[in-house]
Amino acid sequence: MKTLLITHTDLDGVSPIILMNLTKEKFDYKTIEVCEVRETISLLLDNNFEGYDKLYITDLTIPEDIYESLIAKNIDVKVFDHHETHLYANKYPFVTVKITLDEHPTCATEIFYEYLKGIYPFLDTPIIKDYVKQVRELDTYTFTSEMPNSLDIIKKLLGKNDFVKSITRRLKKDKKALELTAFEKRYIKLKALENERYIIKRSLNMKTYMIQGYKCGIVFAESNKSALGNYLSLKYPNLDLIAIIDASSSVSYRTARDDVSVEVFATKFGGGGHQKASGSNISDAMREEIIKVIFGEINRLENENL
Ligand SMILES: [Mn+2]
Repeated sequence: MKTLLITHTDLDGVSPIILMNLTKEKFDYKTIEVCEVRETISLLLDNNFEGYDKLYITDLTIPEDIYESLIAKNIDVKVFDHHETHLYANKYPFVTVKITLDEHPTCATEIFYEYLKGIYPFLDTPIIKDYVKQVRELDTYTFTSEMPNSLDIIKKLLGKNDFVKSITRRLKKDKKALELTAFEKRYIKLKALENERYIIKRSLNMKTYMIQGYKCGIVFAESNKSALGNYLSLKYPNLDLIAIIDASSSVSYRTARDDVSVEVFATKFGGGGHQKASGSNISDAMREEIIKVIFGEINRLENENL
């Protein structure tokens, strides 16, 4: 039996890896971006699933035609997600997409945890339960403490693989909640100050535009995108939404308003996500347009000229 977990790169994406580690089940994992779902699964299908006979997919939305090819291949696959644009997939018996759980907004890690506890009741410990709650708070912007953001900072500090190892080790302990080291606490304090400076600096460059009937605040940023979007949408409640452009990867959309859906807005630009937090892709072709705007006429060099 060979199991593969395909999941997203953020905290809600890597935490299913940690949960799988705790089950002691043997598995491999791949973390991918939302825009890589089609390519990754198509490649697996072409290569007969690289010998895997069980597949878990978490925190990622899968297009309908990819589902059809998965079904045709008859592989044991289970999908757990919480994105609104993915709700349609609940028609498949092996898919669980939920937006809320026990009357709170939920996340992929929590839905996967509920599933795994059914198979491995020993995962029902106070410390694991607490960790899942922190991940959910970060992923759904429903904070009750500093811990969710602290975990995200530590994840960036350690990098994905070391973070997974470190948290797995800590969650095996018989404690009520996850504990941070003295070094981590100090690092988080300094990092929080640095992030605050970054957010203020970026927000000073916000420009406002009317786009498709929406009053938009536009900023450019490469990090702290959620925090920046949150900060600006609370500061300017008359704006419908904030778009954060990260030219090297994607556009993030945030709103603090209940009467606006950035998911609807993002869909107009080929993206998707949630009502208050969404995103859309920036393609290589769009990046080339940016280069043209800056440099005028350009000629693409093929690789053999390098
Ligand atoms: Mn998520």
